[in-house]
Amino acid sequence: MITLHHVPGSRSMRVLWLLEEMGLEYALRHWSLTDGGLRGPEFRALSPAGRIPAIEIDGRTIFESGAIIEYLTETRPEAGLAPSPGEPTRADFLEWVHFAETQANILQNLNIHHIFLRPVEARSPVLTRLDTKRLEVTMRALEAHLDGREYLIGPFSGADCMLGFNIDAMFRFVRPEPFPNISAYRQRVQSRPAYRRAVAKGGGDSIYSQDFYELPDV
Ligand SMILES: N[C@@H](CCC(=O)N[C@@H](CS)C(=O)NCC(=O)O)C(=O)O
Repeated sequence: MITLHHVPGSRSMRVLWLLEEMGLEYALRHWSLTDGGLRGPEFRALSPAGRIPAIEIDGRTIFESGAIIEYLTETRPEAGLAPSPGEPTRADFLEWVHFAETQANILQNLNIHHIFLRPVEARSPVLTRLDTKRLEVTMRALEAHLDGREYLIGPFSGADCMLGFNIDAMFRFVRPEPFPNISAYRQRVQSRPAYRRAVAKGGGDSIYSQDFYELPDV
């Protein structure tokens, strides 16, 4: 049995969504980002940096969402959710899997700046603006890449689970109007039955209490 260690609305959503796309059976074990459990020895044995997700599969544990996506698609090629090593689009797949994590790290910084850091006076308007600009750079690149494309590398793949997860968070910090291709892609990926099942089983967002977070005055 596969066990996914999960927090609703966190990067484990990428893996949950892919498990649904692949039609695999799995169990979910829920954790919290805020109760200290991820820092304890039980979770650290699964994920040494104390980060979600981790997965127990095939007699071992794997941490890092990108590594899990690559492992699942490589070991279950019959699902057809990634080009195999050596195929021409393999490098495209890897680029977008890892691009998604570059972008997620900026989103994580923005979550810290806008939501998690206490006391509020410790937050830096300058860093918040800088990270918002860095997010916009990744969004402009994605917008251009999606022009004329339905999914990131042609057919739907595990790279779309990696990046599709980021989109709701992007639009909490950057307005959607200049990004029609990303908005249309969001509709496409979020209307997939597997995505809807993943949200229904794993829970939706557990981080945001506002639709949009305005930039602070500098
Ligand atoms: N590169 C890692 C990042 C994992 C990560 O930072 N996960 C967040 C949840 S989305 C987390 O566990 N945060 C807890 C913390 O930073 O203490 C991955 O893709 O799995």
